[in-house]
Amino acid sequence: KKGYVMRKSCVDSNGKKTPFGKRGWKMFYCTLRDMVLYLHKDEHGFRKSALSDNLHNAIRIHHALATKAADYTKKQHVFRLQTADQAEYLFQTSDSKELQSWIDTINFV
Ligand code: I3P
Repeated sequence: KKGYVMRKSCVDSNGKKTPFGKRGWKMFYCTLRDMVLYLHKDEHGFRKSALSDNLHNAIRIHHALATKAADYTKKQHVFRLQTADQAEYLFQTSDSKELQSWIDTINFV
């Protein structure tokens, strides 16, 4: 699966709250393959990126859980991703169909 999403970091992979200044929403071109969610600046970045770039913005989704972020009311079509290494992110998708599709893809790969 691939597509543009907005992402906000809430908790870093050390389990600590993402510091102020790094908690903003940012757009990424997101691709999911081999249990890894790759976040690229855009589609061009997706095609051109070197392995090192990929690793930098990669989220391992093995033992991760995606759920609708019903408690987050500032934006629509948002899901929460909790990873095995205790990181937590919010992702905003374009509509309810995309929201469910990302959640199912992440949880059932
Ligand atoms: C954050 C940014 C986010 C905001 C977050 C801010 O500032 O304004 O949009 O989250 O609030 O800390 P920065 O870009 O300087 O990190 P919301 O959009 O959800 O309000 P937060 O600290 O309450 O998460």
